Amino acid sequence: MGDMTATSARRVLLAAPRGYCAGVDRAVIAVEKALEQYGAPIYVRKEIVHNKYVVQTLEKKGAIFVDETEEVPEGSIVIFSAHGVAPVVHEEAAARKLATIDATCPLVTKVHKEAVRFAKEDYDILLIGHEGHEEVIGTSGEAPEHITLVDGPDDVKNVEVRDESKVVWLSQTTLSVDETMETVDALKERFPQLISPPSDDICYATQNRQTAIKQVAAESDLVIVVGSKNSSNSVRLVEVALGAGAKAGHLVDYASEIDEAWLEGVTTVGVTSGASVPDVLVEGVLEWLSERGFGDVEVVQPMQESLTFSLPKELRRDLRAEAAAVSSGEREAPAAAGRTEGPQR
Ligand code: 2E7
Ligand code: F3S
Repeated sequence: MGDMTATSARRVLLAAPRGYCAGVDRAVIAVEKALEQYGAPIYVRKEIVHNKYVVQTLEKKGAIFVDETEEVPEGSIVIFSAHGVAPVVHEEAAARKLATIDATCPLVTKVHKEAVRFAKEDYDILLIGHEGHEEVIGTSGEAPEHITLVDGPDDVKNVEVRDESKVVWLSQTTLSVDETMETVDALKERFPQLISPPSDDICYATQNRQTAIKQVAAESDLVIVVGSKNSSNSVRLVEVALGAGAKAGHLVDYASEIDEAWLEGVTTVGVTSGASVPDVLVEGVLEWLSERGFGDVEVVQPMQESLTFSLPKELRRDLRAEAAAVSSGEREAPAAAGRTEGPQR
């Protein structure tokens, strides 16, 4: 009888929005379309997005991931990842006569532009972000002499500026909203004249996924976040879940990484996924849970998302030319490849 009650009380709270954001969708489609349009191999500098499954799937389709442009054969096509690149990377690619497709998320480009503008006005820019992350390296590269990295509230004491009356903060797009506010408060204590970015640098997708998982976590014994270990926004979702009351939280790439022991004494499991995670991986986790008595799934969705971005302009130009050639009968249509994304509930 006790067992029956426990079984019927078992449930999954599925956070929404979760998974692919507009910038990831655009970047992944850009690689797929480039493969269709130009044929393999297509080189991609760094992981197009920080997800193992996405990278492996694109590799199977003919994408070659490299760390630096110097690894790309002269004259080839290279795609820059969604996290953005420093201007010097564009210069290196031009020097090697590479054809480039820039899949930098437009919301990262916005932060790059803010950095350039404040540097021109001779501000000291305090960039809140995680040291070594590709996005931070790219943004810092826009104005290296003006930008100082601030890696969380504990790093504030180390910051030095030239002129306390001319300081602005900017941030990485995928940070914890709450921790960033702590860092900003600490910075304002030290530099009362600090000014804020003209609009949010932490992007809508990061904010929405954190808001949704907070709601879920408050009622969950265990939260499972689907995402790769190097995915900043996915790692933040585990931290946010624990901060919001989840008794335990884990990050997994695949359902096979879930440990049965995590379910001991658990009745409510919260599930979400990072912005670089295709929903097919979440479906795998839900199936795994269902096989263990957690088949009752309730979606918790505090807000809707509808933003989409058009493909990188270099690709759009060539796709338009191709479509015109096909419709005039000059060329046959290229074969379409399958999508690296599953349906979302
Ligand atoms: C680009 C940017 O690829 P991700 O896991 O990246 P993070 O930055 O979270 O490690 O997620 C999508 C994404 C997020 N931000 C892509 Cl700038
Ligand atoms: Fe862009 Fe935010 Fe996604 S910066 S790539 S929309 S997580």
